[in-house]
Amino acid sequence: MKISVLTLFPDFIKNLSNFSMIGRAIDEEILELEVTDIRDFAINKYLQVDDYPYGGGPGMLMQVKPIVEAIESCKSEKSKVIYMSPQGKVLTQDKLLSLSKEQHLILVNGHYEGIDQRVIDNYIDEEISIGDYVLTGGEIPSMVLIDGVTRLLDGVLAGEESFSDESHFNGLLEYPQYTRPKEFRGYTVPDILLSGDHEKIRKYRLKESIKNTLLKRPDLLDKKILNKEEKDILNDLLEGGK
Ligand code: 4HQ
Repeated sequence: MKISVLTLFPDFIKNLSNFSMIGRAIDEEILELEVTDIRDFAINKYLQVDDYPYGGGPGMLMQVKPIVEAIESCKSEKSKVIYMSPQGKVLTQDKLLSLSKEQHLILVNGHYEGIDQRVIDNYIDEEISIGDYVLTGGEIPSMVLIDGVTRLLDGVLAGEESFSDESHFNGLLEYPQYTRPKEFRGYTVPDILLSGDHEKIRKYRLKESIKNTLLKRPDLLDKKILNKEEKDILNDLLEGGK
């Protein structure tokens, strides 16, 4: 997959290629990351890319021409052009999965108070938000999207890790996990995990997963379609409060 990022802060984005799994995905040519400096398409020799909003109001807006020309410099028929913005649909794991199947994403990063609406109306396929809060620019949201998409690309995760995405724990919060030592300052690991009984461990983890979801994110249970085993566990928890 190719991802092009259009930004006024190219060095900030380029740093991603030194980062863990993303770096490896780039080295292994699973991911191609292209970074375009919107300022290369500035309107004058002062490298201006912003201007005052028509009608007045606070702050500056990014101008239409530099962004549109930056989009055109990297766009093909296969590109999907995304604007990172609090006005978009909030990013979810399902959305990351469908984005991970695209050939080419172009991520437009706004700064200042935002961008000229004519860019959004005529050159953007989709607006995506990473959550209901306001940041200073689209760079960090783009990084969030790139990170989440990269771990879903074929060959990036080891088999077992990627399996857990599609397993029955999907749509639920994770179960608690432990590693050595067995005891730390008197804090111990649940016995069952040391029992070696794989079926018991699977059941225990599923129950913890459902318990966690019920306590911390009950809204996720409304969306999740539960199988019989999961329904029984949920009913037990609701009745017994165990
Ligand atoms: N911004 N999810 C303002 C965000 C944001 C978000 C990006 C701030 C665009 C101009 N982007 N600029 N939340 O807060 O994606």
